[in-house]
Amino acid sequence: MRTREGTTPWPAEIVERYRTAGLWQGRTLGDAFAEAAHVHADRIALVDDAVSLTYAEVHDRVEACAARLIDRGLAPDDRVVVQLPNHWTFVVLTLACLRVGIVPVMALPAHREHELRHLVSASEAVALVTPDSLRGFDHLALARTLRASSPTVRDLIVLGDTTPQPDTVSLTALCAPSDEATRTRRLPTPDAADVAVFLLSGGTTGLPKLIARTHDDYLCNIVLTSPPSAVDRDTVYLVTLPMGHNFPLACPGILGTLLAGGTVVPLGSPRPERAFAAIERHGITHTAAVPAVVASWLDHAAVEGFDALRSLRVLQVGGARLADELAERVVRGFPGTLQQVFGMAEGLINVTRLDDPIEVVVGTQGRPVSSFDELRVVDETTGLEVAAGEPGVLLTRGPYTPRGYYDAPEANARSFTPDGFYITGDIVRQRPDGNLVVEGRSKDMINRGGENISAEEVENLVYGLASVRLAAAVAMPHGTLGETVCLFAVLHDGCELDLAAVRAHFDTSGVAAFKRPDHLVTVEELPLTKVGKIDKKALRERLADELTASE
Ligand code: J2J
Repeated sequence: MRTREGTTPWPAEIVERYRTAGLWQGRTLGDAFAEAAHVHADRIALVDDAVSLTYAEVHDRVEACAARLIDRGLAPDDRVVVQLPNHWTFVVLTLACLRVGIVPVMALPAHREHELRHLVSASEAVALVTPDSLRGFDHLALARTLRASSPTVRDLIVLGDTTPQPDTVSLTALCAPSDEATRTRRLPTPDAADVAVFLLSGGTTGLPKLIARTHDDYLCNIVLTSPPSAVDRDTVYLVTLPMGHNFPLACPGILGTLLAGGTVVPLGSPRPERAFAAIERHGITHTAAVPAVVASWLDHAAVEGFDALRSLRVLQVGGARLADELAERVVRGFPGTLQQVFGMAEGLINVTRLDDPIEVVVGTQGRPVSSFDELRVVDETTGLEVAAGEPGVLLTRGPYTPRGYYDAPEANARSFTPDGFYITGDIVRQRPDGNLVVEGRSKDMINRGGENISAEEVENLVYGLASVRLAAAVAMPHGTLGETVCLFAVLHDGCELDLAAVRAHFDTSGVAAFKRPDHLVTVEELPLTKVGKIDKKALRERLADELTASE
């Protein structure tokens, strides 16, 4: 299937409006990067411990990598599942794909067989890009297993120092400087309306859904998010969040920095010792973090001081609600300005502005980056708009918010209104000044330190345990992570179960480790709603009561 066929197009008259307004430029991300590379040729684009590459050098490697991919038989519109740690090759490979219209599917390093198998089949990927091993996990062995059982996967592209294998392609070799063969290769160019990249949804009902972002809409996303963060040619952007996530990738993140002429610094871990050292060493001006990471940086700074961070101008925080108290500590201690970011891979990005009053920066999650973003706050049950300032479910559509998930009619019927609004599932309140305050979620999700976990997916996995009769996963409040996964389980007569066994079962099921329950409560029965569904609200209240009682 042509990738575009699985997408829900914006209506023609709306496309016209976005084009006329200059929001959709009819330019590909590859062209936009080539232009930046031309303008900023001698400036440093990409630095880590191993490399320091100018724009001209990155551009050369991108063109060469694109040529090598085409030479290997990959074609425009082919999908490639990319699962890489934060490393310079991610940038070169991604730009090479964008250059020729090969579509990267942005998997996360934490994904395991369960998720990757789904991504490969949902995208009909022809190649997998993985490290050979990472943090003790043999990614290459898993990639081989996936290829053996997939009708579409041909190539395994591997990042690693081990000697080349006969059945794999070396990512570092693909990303090497140009040579005679690559320089003479003519490269195809995609259309700006084509799908540029697949992002992943947090997933409310089970596995992540694919979000097709076009060149037009993703460039619009980048162009709109860059000025509010003051990203320019002097920006030095540190990436500690997984590079394939929308936040560090394009809000404005890696791509925003590279279109502005700044420098991107990938780092493999957000641990405070490493992040602080990198910030000091590279003179980092911008970075993005989730609240749990910010909390660990604050704790570290309480001992070490904030001195190492003196180059920091903008600290973006998002992915989960930043508690007011943490926000205040950031504002008090961190050099530079805090920017709250309430965004989603599905599109809409809200940010506080750098010159907002402290009260807005600390107490809100910001406002949309475009006046073309349409927002509605509706009552959860009636679907009607609530009175101004009242909390309700946020619905949105706009120039960088696609009208549906990829090839997923059932999910689309649930998650989009007939007139094309994405139903975010976030409960928000919009203040008279336009800023949003995120108050909770109507979707059955657990946000564990910025990782969105579907309660239903956890429950389905738990049902794989023979001892479990009924299961319900709910969010349990947690000081630094915001929420953790609490599992309520009713067992079959005479059976026993402990948390270690549940977690071991998750490990052997091959799911990402962050989805493992943190707590297990075995109960005789679960409370039910009037229609006979498990009453999660009652379970959450019970957890809240127990937490209060234990304080
Ligand atoms: C509360 N909840 C938030 C916030 C996201 C920038 C920033 C984040 C993401 C992201 C992103 C929140 N306060 N500040 O893509 O470009 C929760 C909401 C939202 C969901 C989206 C970006 N910021 N959230 O987190 O697609 O529930 O994107 O709907 O991973 O995270 O998750 P995701």
